[in-house]
Amino acid sequence: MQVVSYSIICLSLLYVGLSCGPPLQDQDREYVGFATLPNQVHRKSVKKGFEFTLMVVGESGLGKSTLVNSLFLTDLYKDRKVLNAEERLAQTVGITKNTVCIEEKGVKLKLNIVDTQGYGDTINNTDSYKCVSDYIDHQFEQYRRDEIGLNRKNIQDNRVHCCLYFISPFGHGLRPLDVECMRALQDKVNIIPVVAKSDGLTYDEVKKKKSRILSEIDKYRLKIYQFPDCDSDEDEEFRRQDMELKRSVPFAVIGSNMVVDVNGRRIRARLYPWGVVEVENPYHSDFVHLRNMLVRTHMQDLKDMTHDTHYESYRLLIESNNTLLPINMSNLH
Ligand SMILES: Nc1nc2c(ncn2[C@@H]2O[C@H](COP(=O)(O)OP(=O)(O)O)[C@@H](O)[C@H]2O)c(=O)[nH]1
Ligand SMILES: [Mg+2]
Repeated sequence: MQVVSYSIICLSLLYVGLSCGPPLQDQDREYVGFATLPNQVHRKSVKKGFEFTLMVVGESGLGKSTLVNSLFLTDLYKDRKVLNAEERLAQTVGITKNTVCIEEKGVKLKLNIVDTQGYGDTINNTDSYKCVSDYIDHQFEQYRRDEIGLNRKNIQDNRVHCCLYFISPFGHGLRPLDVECMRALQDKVNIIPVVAKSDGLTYDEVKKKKSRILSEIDKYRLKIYQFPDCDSDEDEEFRRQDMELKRSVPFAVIGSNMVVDVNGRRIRARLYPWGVVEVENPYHSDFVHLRNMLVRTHMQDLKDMTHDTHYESYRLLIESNNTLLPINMSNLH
Protein backbone atom coordinates (compact mmCIF):
# COMPACT_ATOMS: atom_id res chain seq x y z
CA MET A 1 0.00 0.00 0.00
CA GLN A 2 2.87 2.28 0.98
CA VAL A 3 4.63 1.52 -2.26
CA VAL A 4 1.51 2.32 -4.22
CA SER A 5 0.92 5.70 -2.57
CA TYR A 6 4.61 6.60 -2.96
CA SER A 7 4.50 5.97 -6.67
CA ILE A 8 1.28 7.99 -6.94
CA ILE A 9 3.06 10.94 -5.27
CA CYS A 10 6.01 10.58 -7.65
CA LEU A 11 3.74 10.45 -10.65
CA SER A 12 1.75 13.47 -9.51
CA LEU A 13 4.95 15.42 -8.86
CA LEU A 14 6.10 14.53 -12.33
CA TYR A 15 2.71 15.57 -13.71
CA VAL A 16 2.84 18.91 -11.81
CA GLY A 17 6.39 19.38 -13.07
CA LEU A 18 5.32 18.76 -16.62
CA SER A 19 2.07 20.65 -16.65
CA CYS A 20 2.71 23.65 -14.36
CA GLY A 21 6.47 24.23 -14.46
CA PRO A 22 8.04 26.75 -16.80
CA PRO A 23 8.20 25.44 -20.38
CA LEU A 24 11.42 23.66 -21.25
CA GLN A 25 13.73 25.79 -23.33
CA ASP A 26 15.29 24.20 -26.41
CA GLN A 27 18.75 24.15 -24.81
CA ASP A 28 17.37 22.36 -21.67
CA ARG A 29 15.92 19.52 -23.68
CA GLU A 30 17.91 16.33 -23.90
CA TYR A 31 19.36 15.85 -27.34
CA VAL A 32 18.08 12.70 -28.96
CA GLY A 33 19.68 13.29 -32.32
CA PHE A 34 16.89 12.86 -34.86
CA ALA A 35 17.43 16.42 -35.99
CA THR A 36 20.23 15.00 -38.16
CA LEU A 37 17.74 12.88 -40.11
CA PRO A 38 17.58 15.30 -43.06
CA ASN A 39 21.39 15.18 -43.28
CA GLN A 40 21.36 11.38 -43.21
CA VAL A 41 18.72 11.25 -45.94
CA HIS A 42 20.65 13.83 -47.93
CA ARG A 43 23.94 11.90 -47.67
CA LYS A 44 22.28 8.63 -48.55
CA SER A 45 20.55 9.99 -51.62
CA VAL A 46 23.67 11.82 -52.80
CA LYS A 47 25.62 8.57 -52.46
CA LYS A 48 22.97 6.61 -54.33
CA GLY A 49 22.67 9.24 -57.06
CA PHE A 50 19.57 10.38 -58.87
CA GLU A 51 17.78 9.04 -61.90
CA PHE A 52 15.50 10.97 -64.18
CA THR A 53 13.85 10.04 -67.44
CA LEU A 54 12.75 12.72 -69.85
CA MET A 55 10.81 11.96 -73.00
CA VAL A 56 10.54 14.28 -75.99
CA VAL A 57 7.55 13.88 -78.29
CA GLY A 58 6.59 15.85 -81.38
CA GLU A 59 6.91 15.93 -85.13
CA SER A 60 10.31 15.42 -86.72
CA GLY A 61 12.29 18.54 -87.32
CA LEU A 62 10.78 20.57 -84.46
CA GLY A 63 14.14 20.73 -82.69
CA LYS A 64 13.70 18.02 -80.03
CA SER A 65 17.24 16.64 -80.22
CA THR A 66 18.75 20.12 -80.37
CA LEU A 67 16.80 21.22 -77.30
CA VAL A 68 17.89 18.17 -75.30
CA ASN A 69 21.52 18.92 -76.14
CA SER A 70 21.05 22.53 -75.10
CA LEU A 71 19.28 21.62 -71.87
CA PHE A 72 21.96 19.28 -70.61
CA LEU A 73 24.96 20.83 -72.35
CA THR A 74 25.85 17.57 -74.04
CA ASP A 75 25.89 16.20 -77.50
CA LEU A 76 23.70 13.16 -77.17
CA TYR A 77 23.19 12.71 -80.85
CA LYS A 78 26.71 12.89 -82.32
CA ASP A 79 26.33 9.66 -84.25
CA ARG A 80 22.81 10.06 -85.50
CA LYS A 81 21.91 9.53 -89.11
CA VAL A 82 19.33 11.92 -90.52
CA LEU A 83 17.00 9.97 -92.81
CA ASN A 84 15.86 11.15 -96.21
CA ALA A 85 12.15 11.42 -97.15
CA GLU A 86 11.98 7.94 -98.66
CA GLU A 87 13.61 6.32 -95.62
CA ARG A 88 11.31 8.26 -93.30
CA LEU A 89 8.22 7.02 -95.13
CA ALA A 90 9.36 3.43 -94.82
CA GLN A 91 10.18 3.81 -91.14
CA THR A 92 7.67 3.29 -88.33
CA VAL A 93 7.83 5.39 -85.17
CA GLY A 94 11.00 4.41 -83.39
CA ILE A 95 11.92 5.07 -79.82
CA THR A 96 15.51 5.55 -78.79
CA LYS A 97 16.89 5.86 -75.33
CA ASN A 98 20.13 7.63 -74.54
CA THR A 99 21.70 7.76 -71.13
CA VAL A 100 24.16 10.30 -69.84
CA CYS A 101 25.63 10.51 -66.39
CA ILE A 102 26.14 14.07 -65.30
CA GLU A 103 27.98 15.08 -62.16
CA GLU A 104 27.79 18.49 -60.56
CA LYS A 105 29.40 19.32 -57.19
CA GLY A 106 29.57 15.63 -56.29
CA VAL A 107 25.90 15.00 -57.09
CA LYS A 108 25.41 12.33 -59.73
CA LEU A 109 22.45 12.34 -62.08
CA LYS A 110 21.71 9.50 -64.44
CA LEU A 111 19.65 11.07 -67.12
CA ASN A 112 17.71 9.01 -69.62
CA ILE A 113 16.43 10.74 -72.70
CA VAL A 114 13.73 8.96 -74.63
CA ASP A 115 13.34 10.32 -78.13
CA THR A 116 10.57 9.56 -80.59
CA GLN A 117 11.68 9.44 -84.19
CA GLY A 118 9.37 9.43 -87.15
CA TYR A 119 6.42 10.62 -85.07
CA GLY A 120 3.95 12.39 -87.38
CA ASP A 121 6.04 11.52 -90.47
CA THR A 122 3.73 8.99 -92.04
CA ILE A 123 0.71 9.73 -94.20
CA ASN A 124 -1.66 8.14 -91.73
CA ASN A 125 -0.54 9.09 -88.24
CA THR A 126 -3.32 7.49 -86.22
CA ASP A 127 -0.98 5.02 -84.57
CA SER A 128 1.98 7.33 -84.08
CA TYR A 129 1.35 7.87 -80.40
CA LYS A 130 0.34 4.25 -79.70
CA CYS A 131 3.96 3.26 -79.72
CA VAL A 132 4.85 6.09 -77.30
CA SER A 133 2.02 5.11 -74.98
CA ASP A 134 3.07 1.42 -75.12
CA TYR A 135 6.63 2.37 -74.26
CA ILE A 136 5.47 4.20 -71.11
CA ASP A 137 3.32 1.22 -70.10
CA HIS A 138 6.22 -1.16 -70.59
CA GLN A 139 8.39 0.85 -68.24
CA PHE A 140 5.62 0.78 -65.63
CA GLU A 141 5.25 -2.97 -66.12
CA GLN A 142 8.98 -3.54 -65.80
CA TYR A 143 9.03 -1.52 -62.57
CA ARG A 144 6.00 -3.38 -61.20
CA ARG A 145 7.59 -6.76 -61.88
CA ASP A 146 10.85 -5.61 -60.31
CA GLU A 147 8.94 -4.42 -57.26
CA ILE A 148 7.38 -7.81 -56.66
CA GLY A 149 10.56 -9.65 -57.64
CA LEU A 150 13.53 -10.74 -55.55
CA ASN A 151 15.85 -7.91 -56.42
CA ARG A 152 13.54 -5.11 -55.35
CA LYS A 153 16.31 -3.31 -53.48
CA ASN A 154 18.17 -2.44 -56.66
CA ILE A 155 15.37 -1.49 -58.98
CA GLN A 156 16.37 0.58 -61.97
CA ASP A 157 13.73 3.25 -62.36
CA ASN A 158 13.19 3.71 -66.08
CA ARG A 159 9.67 5.08 -65.76
CA VAL A 160 9.13 8.23 -67.82
CA HIS A 161 8.96 11.13 -65.39
CA CYS A 162 8.26 13.91 -67.81
CA CYS A 163 7.23 14.32 -71.43
CA LEU A 164 8.09 17.52 -73.26
CA TYR A 165 5.44 17.80 -75.93
CA PHE A 166 6.63 19.88 -78.89
CA ILE A 167 4.02 22.03 -80.62
CA SER A 168 4.78 23.44 -84.04
CA PRO A 169 5.28 27.22 -84.15
CA PHE A 170 3.87 27.32 -87.69
CA GLY A 171 0.33 26.05 -87.14
CA HIS A 172 -2.61 27.76 -85.47
CA GLY A 173 -2.48 26.26 -82.02
CA LEU A 174 -2.81 22.50 -81.54
CA ARG A 175 -3.13 20.09 -84.45
CA PRO A 176 -5.57 17.16 -84.32
CA LEU A 177 -2.58 14.82 -83.86
CA ASP A 178 -1.42 16.86 -80.86
CA VAL A 179 -4.84 16.60 -79.23
CA GLU A 180 -5.07 12.86 -79.84
CA CYS A 181 -1.57 12.21 -78.62
CA MET A 182 -1.85 14.33 -75.48
CA ARG A 183 -5.14 12.63 -74.69
CA ALA A 184 -3.54 9.20 -75.05
CA LEU A 185 -0.63 10.11 -72.76
CA GLN A 186 -2.19 12.44 -70.20
CA ASP A 187 -2.95 9.78 -67.58
CA LYS A 188 0.40 8.06 -67.96
CA VAL A 189 2.95 10.82 -67.82
CA ASN A 190 3.48 14.45 -66.80
CA ILE A 191 3.05 16.40 -70.03
CA ILE A 192 4.77 19.76 -70.36
CA PRO A 193 3.83 21.52 -73.60
CA VAL A 194 6.49 23.59 -75.38
CA VAL A 195 6.26 25.83 -78.43
CA ALA A 196 9.16 24.73 -80.61
CA LYS A 197 11.57 27.02 -82.52
CA SER A 198 10.05 30.15 -81.05
CA ASP A 199 12.80 32.30 -82.58
CA GLY A 200 10.63 32.29 -85.70
CA LEU A 201 7.87 34.16 -83.88
CA THR A 202 7.57 37.79 -82.82
CA TYR A 203 6.84 38.72 -79.21
CA ASP A 204 3.11 39.23 -79.97
CA GLU A 205 2.87 36.01 -81.94
CA VAL A 206 4.34 34.04 -79.04
CA LYS A 207 1.80 35.60 -76.68
CA LYS A 208 -1.14 34.84 -78.99
CA LYS A 209 0.07 31.31 -79.70
CA LYS A 210 0.45 30.54 -76.02
CA SER A 211 -3.00 31.79 -75.12
CA ARG A 212 -4.56 29.88 -78.01
CA ILE A 213 -2.81 26.67 -77.00
CA LEU A 214 -3.92 27.09 -73.38
CA SER A 215 -7.52 27.71 -74.39
CA GLU A 216 -7.46 24.62 -76.61
CA ILE A 217 -5.99 22.55 -73.79
CA ASP A 218 -8.89 23.77 -71.72
CA LYS A 219 -11.47 23.21 -74.45
CA TYR A 220 -10.41 19.62 -75.10
CA ARG A 221 -9.96 19.01 -71.35
CA LEU A 222 -6.39 17.88 -71.79
CA LYS A 223 -4.41 17.27 -68.63
CA ILE A 224 -0.97 18.77 -68.50
CA TYR A 225 1.44 18.83 -65.57
CA GLN A 226 0.09 21.07 -62.82
CA PHE A 227 2.71 22.94 -60.88
CA PRO A 228 2.24 22.50 -57.14
CA ASP A 229 1.30 25.54 -55.07
CA CYS A 230 4.11 27.38 -53.38
CA ASP A 231 4.70 26.50 -49.71
CA SER A 232 3.51 29.23 -47.34
CA ASP A 233 7.01 29.63 -45.83
CA GLU A 234 8.74 30.36 -49.15
CA ASP A 235 10.32 33.80 -49.48
CA GLU A 236 9.15 36.61 -51.76
CA GLU A 237 11.81 35.99 -54.42
CA PHE A 238 10.97 32.28 -54.70
CA ARG A 239 7.25 33.12 -55.03
CA ARG A 240 8.00 35.61 -57.79
CA GLN A 241 10.06 33.05 -59.72
CA ASP A 242 7.40 30.40 -59.22
CA MET A 243 4.72 32.74 -60.55
CA GLU A 244 6.83 33.60 -63.60
CA LEU A 245 7.41 29.90 -64.25
CA LYS A 246 3.69 29.12 -64.14
CA ARG A 247 2.99 32.06 -66.44
CA SER A 248 5.47 30.76 -69.04
CA VAL A 249 3.50 27.57 -69.84
CA PRO A 250 3.57 26.50 -72.66
CA PHE A 251 7.28 27.29 -72.68
CA ALA A 252 8.42 28.98 -75.89
CA VAL A 253 11.82 27.40 -76.50
CA ILE A 254 14.87 27.78 -78.71
CA GLY A 255 17.67 25.27 -79.05
CA SER A 256 21.13 25.39 -80.56
CA ASN A 257 24.09 23.08 -80.86
CA MET A 258 26.39 26.02 -81.48
CA VAL A 259 28.45 27.90 -78.92
CA VAL A 260 29.37 31.39 -80.09
CA ASP A 261 31.42 34.25 -78.75
CA VAL A 262 29.25 37.28 -77.97
CA ASN A 263 31.09 40.24 -76.43
CA GLY A 264 33.67 37.92 -74.90
CA ARG A 265 31.05 35.52 -73.50
CA ARG A 266 30.79 31.95 -74.80
CA ILE A 267 27.09 31.23 -75.13
CA ARG A 268 24.70 28.84 -76.88
CA ALA A 269 23.09 30.86 -79.61
CA ARG A 270 21.72 30.86 -83.13
CA LEU A 271 23.46 33.11 -85.60
CA TYR A 272 21.33 34.84 -88.22
CA PRO A 273 22.32 37.38 -90.86
CA TRP A 274 20.35 39.97 -88.84
CA GLY A 275 21.56 39.09 -85.38
CA VAL A 276 22.14 36.59 -82.62
CA VAL A 277 19.43 34.67 -80.76
CA GLU A 278 20.68 33.69 -77.32
CA VAL A 279 19.23 30.43 -76.03
CA GLU A 280 19.60 31.35 -72.35
CA ASN A 281 18.44 34.94 -72.62
CA PRO A 282 15.03 35.21 -70.89
CA TYR A 283 14.07 38.03 -73.30
CA HIS A 284 14.59 35.69 -76.24
CA SER A 285 12.86 32.53 -74.97
CA ASP A 286 11.56 30.60 -71.94
CA PHE A 287 14.45 28.14 -72.17
CA VAL A 288 15.92 29.13 -68.79
CA HIS A 289 12.54 28.80 -67.05
CA LEU A 290 12.12 25.34 -68.53
CA ARG A 291 15.59 24.22 -67.52
CA ASN A 292 15.28 25.62 -63.99
CA MET A 293 11.97 23.92 -63.61
CA LEU A 294 13.17 20.55 -64.87
CA VAL A 295 16.46 20.48 -63.07
CA ARG A 296 16.43 22.86 -60.12
CA THR A 297 12.91 23.17 -58.80
CA HIS A 298 10.50 20.48 -59.93
CA MET A 299 12.45 17.31 -60.74
CA GLN A 300 11.44 15.65 -57.47
CA ASP A 301 7.80 16.68 -57.84
CA LEU A 302 7.73 15.20 -61.36
CA LYS A 303 9.12 11.95 -59.94
CA ASP A 304 6.62 11.95 -57.06
CA MET A 305 3.70 12.57 -59.43
CA THR A 306 4.92 9.71 -61.61
CA HIS A 307 5.13 7.33 -58.69
CA ASP A 308 2.10 8.41 -56.68
CA THR A 309 -0.36 9.14 -59.47
CA HIS A 310 0.54 7.69 -62.88
CA TYR A 311 2.28 4.51 -61.75
CA GLU A 312 -0.30 3.94 -59.04
CA SER A 313 -3.18 4.16 -61.57
CA TYR A 314 -1.34 1.73 -63.84
CA ARG A 315 -0.67 -0.69 -60.97
CA LEU A 316 -4.27 -0.57 -59.76
CA LEU A 317 -5.59 -1.15 -63.25
CA ILE A 318 -3.31 -4.11 -63.88
CA GLU A 319 -3.84 -5.64 -60.50
CA SER A 320 -7.60 -5.28 -60.68
CA ASN A 321 -7.55 -6.99 -64.07
CA ASN A 322 -4.96 -9.40 -62.75
CA THR A 323 -3.36 -9.71 -66.15
CA LEU A 324 0.26 -9.41 -67.14
CA LEU A 325 1.24 -7.43 -70.19
CA PRO A 326 3.73 -9.23 -72.37
CA ILE A 327 6.89 -7.13 -72.34
CA ASN A 328 7.89 -6.35 -75.88
CA MET A 329 10.90 -4.12 -76.08
CA SER A 330 11.22 -4.35 -79.85
CA ASN A 331 10.71 -0.60 -80.24
CA LEU A 332 13.66 0.13 -78.01
CA HIS A 333 16.92 0.41 -79.87
N1 LIG B 1 14.99 28.19 -85.98
C1 LIG B 1 15.25 27.17 -85.19
N2 LIG B 1 15.77 26.03 -85.70
C2 LIG B 1 16.05 25.02 -84.85
C3 LIG B 1 15.83 25.11 -83.45
N3 LIG B 1 16.19 23.95 -82.87
C4 LIG B 1 16.63 23.15 -83.85
N4 LIG B 1 16.56 23.78 -85.05
C5 LIG B 1 16.95 23.25 -86.36
O1 LIG B 1 15.89 22.39 -86.80
C6 LIG B 1 16.41 21.25 -87.47
C7 LIG B 1 15.90 19.97 -86.83
O2 LIG B 1 16.35 19.88 -85.51
P1 LIG B 1 16.37 18.50 -84.68
O3 LIG B 1 16.84 18.83 -83.31
O4 LIG B 1 17.09 17.46 -85.41
O5 LIG B 1 14.82 18.15 -84.68
P2 LIG B 1 14.08 16.79 -84.21
O6 LIG B 1 13.83 15.99 -85.43
O7 LIG B 1 12.80 17.25 -83.58
O8 LIG B 1 14.97 16.11 -83.23
C8 LIG B 1 17.92 21.38 -87.43
O9 LIG B 1 18.36 21.95 -88.63
C9 LIG B 1 18.17 22.35 -86.27
O10 LIG B 1 19.36 23.09 -86.42
C10 LIG B 1 15.30 26.36 -82.94
O11 LIG B 1 15.06 26.53 -81.75
N5 LIG B 1 15.03 27.33 -83.86
MG1 LIG C 1 15.66 14.13 -83.20
